[in-house]
Amino acid sequence: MALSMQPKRFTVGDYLAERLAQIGIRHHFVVPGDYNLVLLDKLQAHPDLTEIGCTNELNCSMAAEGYARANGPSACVVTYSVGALSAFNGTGSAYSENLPLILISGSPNTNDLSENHILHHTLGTTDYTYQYEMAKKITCCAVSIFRAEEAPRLIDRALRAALLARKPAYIEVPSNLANAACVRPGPISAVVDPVASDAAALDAAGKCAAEYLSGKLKPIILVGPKLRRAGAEKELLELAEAMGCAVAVQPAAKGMFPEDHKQFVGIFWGQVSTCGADAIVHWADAMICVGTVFNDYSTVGWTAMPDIPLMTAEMDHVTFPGAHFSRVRLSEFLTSLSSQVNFNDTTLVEYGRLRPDPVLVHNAKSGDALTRKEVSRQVQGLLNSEADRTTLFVETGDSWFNGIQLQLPPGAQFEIEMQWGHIGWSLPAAFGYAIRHPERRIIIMIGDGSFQVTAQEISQMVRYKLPIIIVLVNNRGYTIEVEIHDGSYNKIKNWDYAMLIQAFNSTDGKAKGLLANTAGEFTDAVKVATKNLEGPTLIECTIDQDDCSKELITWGHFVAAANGRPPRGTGRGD
Ligand code: DPX
Ligand code: MG
Repeated sequence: MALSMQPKRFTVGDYLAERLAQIGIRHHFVVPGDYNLVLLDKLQAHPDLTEIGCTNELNCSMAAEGYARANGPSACVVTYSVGALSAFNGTGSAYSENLPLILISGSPNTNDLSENHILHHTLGTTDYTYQYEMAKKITCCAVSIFRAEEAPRLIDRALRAALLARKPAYIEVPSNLANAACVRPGPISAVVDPVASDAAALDAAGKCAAEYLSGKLKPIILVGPKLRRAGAEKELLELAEAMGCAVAVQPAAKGMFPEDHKQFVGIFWGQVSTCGADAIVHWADAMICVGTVFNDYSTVGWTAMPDIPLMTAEMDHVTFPGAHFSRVRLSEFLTSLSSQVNFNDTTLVEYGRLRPDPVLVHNAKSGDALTRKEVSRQVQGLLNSEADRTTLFVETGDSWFNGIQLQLPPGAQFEIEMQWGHIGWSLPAAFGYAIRHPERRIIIMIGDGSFQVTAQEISQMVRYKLPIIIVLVNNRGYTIEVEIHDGSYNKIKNWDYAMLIQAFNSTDGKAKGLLANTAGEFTDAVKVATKNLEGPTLIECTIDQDDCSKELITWGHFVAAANGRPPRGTGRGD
């Protein structure tokens, strides 16, 4: 646009709005408050941004976290302290799950600082730096704008850091600066263009990989959750096919390598692996780990940490036993490796011998009391029916184990929040994801305890007419905790979950709430859910409190043992 044609006044709020739109954000998630109202007006005025209101800031941050899974960058806009401190939780999730969520908070008027005023929504002291200081710990870049002139530089810095690191960033905008005059943004390439690999490091890492693999007879690939965040799924597939070896996947990376691919050998997490993946992982003598996360959960309380020397390719570096290469982009490294590796399908051939036979699935009779296995069997049918447009969200609890056991048909997507593990994440996260992908059929598997944490966000699914199917497994409490370490604290107040949906509908909603006590009732409810396209459908599935997966019990046993390790000496002689 010629300078003369541009509207006269451009503000800090406009600058931020323009940059958010330029990095690919189409929807921003908000809860209003008097510190951010002018800023919200500015964001609202941008033609490429649509405001999505949320019921509270925890849910708002989790909705933005889910939107980031679907879109890449996302934005959560909240008010000072009372809002932002709740939104820190979803921001922590985005940090641990490697998602570039931009947390934007309104803040006190810049004049109040020098005037030593005590302000509402704050700690009641005159220190107004605490929120920014806290945000620094849970983001890759936190900026607090104190002068309008600084806004372009600070906003660009925060956005670029988030996009490069795939981590959240924090931008604090004082209430009197959103409308302050500001220059217009320069080319967006300065913010979004990636840093290319260092040519020498890339070359050296490739040579080191050849050395690592030489003399190894049984290589295997292990895929981890950072693969998708690095945007390198296609390159990994090419490498796998060039090698022809077995490919195992970590639980948090389910779906990042196609499960119908002949080289897929299951989900590896020690004794609770699917399809016998643990046997072939332990048989291998070389392991290419791509975007992996070895934590106490994925290693089943440290019982399943691979014990051979590993080659580890991360988002921006590669590590070998005895060597490290920085500034090597994952996609570029995988592509260079594909052109060098030898075909060696030893692990895949052996897996053919080790592979467990398919389990005979028992169909319950229509009048049989509903069980966990029957819920899973029918959810598998639902997944298969329109796989290429289905995304399955699985919540912390036994839903993790049940979801991970399901077979992902071609095109089906899978979302899990295994590093942060916040119960209740799946409702707002699926809402955020659905805002970006309304064309997909979204299924949530969630337990009753998790549901009670964030249930309000269902009213947003009603408001935006999103046909999300919520399979709520009511086992009357925190069963995962019951099996790990029981106590009265694992009991919760039962709700009439199906009835709750009517309250969210009020007079205008089209959501449906259904109760399934038997296999046949669940079948009927699933049919209703697939036909209800004007809002969410919640199916409450009643099962026995101890009806849980054997994987949960085994995993819970070892994780509890790891949690309960006695303290080691402090090194001070005591
Ligand atoms: C807790 C967990 O009902 O699932 O299948 O019955 O276990 P299951 P529910 O949703 O219960 C979940 C419950 C209390 N974890 O068993 S996994 C601790 C926890 C957490 N996140 C937050 N608070 C506590 N993971 C926010
Ligand atoms: Mg439960």
